[in-house]
Amino acid sequence: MNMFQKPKIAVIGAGMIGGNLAYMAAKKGLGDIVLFDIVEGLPQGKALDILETTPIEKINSNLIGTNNYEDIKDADVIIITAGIPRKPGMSRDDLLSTNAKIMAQVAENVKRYAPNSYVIVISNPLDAMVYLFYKISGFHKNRVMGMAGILDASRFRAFIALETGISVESISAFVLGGHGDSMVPLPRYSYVGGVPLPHFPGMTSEKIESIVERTRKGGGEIVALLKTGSAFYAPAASAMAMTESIIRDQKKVFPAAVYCEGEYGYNDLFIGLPAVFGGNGMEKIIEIELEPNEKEALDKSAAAVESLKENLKTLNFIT
Ligand code: A3D
Repeated sequence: MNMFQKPKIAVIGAGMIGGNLAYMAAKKGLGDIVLFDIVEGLPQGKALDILETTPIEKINSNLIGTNNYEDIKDADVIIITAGIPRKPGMSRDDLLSTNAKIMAQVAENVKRYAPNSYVIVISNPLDAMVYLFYKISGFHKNRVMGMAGILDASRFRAFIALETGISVESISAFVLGGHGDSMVPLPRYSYVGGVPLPHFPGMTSEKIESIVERTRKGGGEIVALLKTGSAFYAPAASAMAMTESIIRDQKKVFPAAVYCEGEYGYNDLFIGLPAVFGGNGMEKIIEIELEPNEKEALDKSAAAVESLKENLKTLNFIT
């Protein structure tokens, strides 16, 4: 990108999350947007529809929809949403073999056409899909990250706000671990108006436990309501916040699936940890003190992610 060019954002998969991502990126004026899908007409139709909002929204972004990978050439940020979503009764892990085939194809093309991009993976099962992308692409660990923790933390914040009646803006929350039912919401590091959640007036341990449980099952709650697919607005908003922090070098801290080389005692594993996102992508993992029960929960979550990694090996996607 030279100093007069807008950043180029490519969204792979023009479904529910992909379409919303393209619209959000355009509304924020983050750059020019390429929407890719294998279904003919779908990305072109959505891109054109969003383009037709730009005069009203006063946006100077260009948008194209395409079925041709060449159009993602030299993208600065790539967001991968390609894959099938859950239906009621399915776990995220049930998507592994179908979505791994799709991810393998996407990774080869991103490597070929946009070798210097920063890549945010959304497809499920998240921690395994981002690991597969990392292995196939060979990209440096700061260029590859998975969106999940920011969404789980946002759900946690929304539920705390519903319980306390306090503005979501005064609430921060912390969720670690894999993006599955073993994720680890941390009440001790979650705050309402600067007060740690367990010390907030009226916040009993029963209430905290029920908010934590609702957070863990937050994705499933929406799948059960929608019946035909999974959540898309909040996942798109979450990936957009990561994209903006990278493009505008904001250096925000989000929990996200990041590659571990010894951090928290994990190696060769993507798992949800707090990290800094800026102009150099995933710039730094932040290591915090965990209590023994918290570390134990994180280890359990890491073991669940490890077993998905093993499944990828058994299915011959990686060696
Ligand atoms: P959906 O609306 O079905 O969109 C997926 C799109 O991927 C469709 O338009 C497909 O045509 C397209 N696609 C399929 N195969 C390919 C391919 N080979 N190359 C390019 N595109 C392809 O799903 P969605 O947008 O609701 O969800 C997308 C993914 O995100 C799913 O795997 C979900 O499980 C996952 N998801 C993750 C989170 C996280 O927090 C990590 C949250 C919600 C959904």
